[in-house]
Amino acid sequence: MIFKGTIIKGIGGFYYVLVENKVYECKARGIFRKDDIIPVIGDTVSIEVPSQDDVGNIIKIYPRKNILIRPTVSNVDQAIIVFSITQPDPNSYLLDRFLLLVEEQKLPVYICFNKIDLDHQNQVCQLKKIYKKAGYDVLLTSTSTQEGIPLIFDLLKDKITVFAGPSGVGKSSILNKIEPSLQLKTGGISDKLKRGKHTTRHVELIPLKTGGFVIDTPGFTSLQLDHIQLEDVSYYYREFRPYLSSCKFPHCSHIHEPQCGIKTAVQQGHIALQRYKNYISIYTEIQKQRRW
Ligand SMILES: Nc1nc2c(ncn2[C@@H]2O[C@H](COP(=O)(O)OP(=O)(O)OP(=O)(O)O)[C@@H](O)[C@H]2O)c(=O)[nH]1
Ligand SMILES: [Mg+2]
Ligand SMILES: [Zn+2]
Repeated sequence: MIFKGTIIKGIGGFYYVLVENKVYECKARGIFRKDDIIPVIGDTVSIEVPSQDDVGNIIKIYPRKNILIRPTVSNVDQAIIVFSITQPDPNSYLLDRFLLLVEEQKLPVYICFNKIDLDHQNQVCQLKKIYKKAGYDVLLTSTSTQEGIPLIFDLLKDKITVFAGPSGVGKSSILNKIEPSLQLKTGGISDKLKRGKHTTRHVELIPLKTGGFVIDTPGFTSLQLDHIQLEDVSYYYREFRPYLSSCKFPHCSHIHEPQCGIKTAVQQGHIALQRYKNYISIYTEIQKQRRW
């Protein structure tokens, strides 16, 4: 029998393919190797299964809508980047780097600030302002008070959504609120470092009862940007785009050049200074890597 399904998990050379409500353990015979494609989580595939069996073979991989690296997953519809208001504190530099990668992948994205129950000084207000102004949808959540959780629930329906963000910000906790039967492992954060301890370790597509899948990724502490082209950085900064044509010099880095549309927009308050400062750091970092 031949079925069409989705690869939800891969362990030790086996791929687990979900077809309706049943999971088949599959191998990918040598056939793909000559074409240099390796099945990845998220792929839509055809599998061949001997009757009455729950093991099979992947015989076809359907064209991918996209493919993400780290984690390697295909056909992702959207990303939710989670940071917490405290424990660990939000790191705007890391957030901006992540946004750059998401823009490069042309992935729709939401920024979620979690643990707002701990936000006694209302710090989230400033963050929300910066990122809304930059053109992003900002969600505020708390798994303690449930605030914002129903909104995320609605966003996930029938989509493949990747949850990403540093360790300990509450990605798994949010998913457990959305679907308590998931019972994803969540971790305390280490008191000494006020940092997460990497509770989630492997990557899989988790089917939701409402339709759609979520990918709960392990937290990251840094992100590689070495494949990003220097010229593209300013374009991946969404809010820079309307001002790029106002620069006098065609290959303006928006750092040293006079008559720069971006610098003017920063001075006039159209672009947040914090975003611009992080831009300079990211640009300089990629420039340095390139020299080597
Ligand atoms: N006060 C408060 N604590 C929260 C909230 N959400 C999660 N936490 C706590 O934060 C800690 C880390 O949560 P996790 O869900 O394991 O974090 P994670 O992002 O999945 O971390 P990794 O799997 O390591 O990447 C746990 O102790 C949670 O109970 C929240 O909204 N408010
Ligand atoms: Mg987790
Ligand atoms: Zn410029």
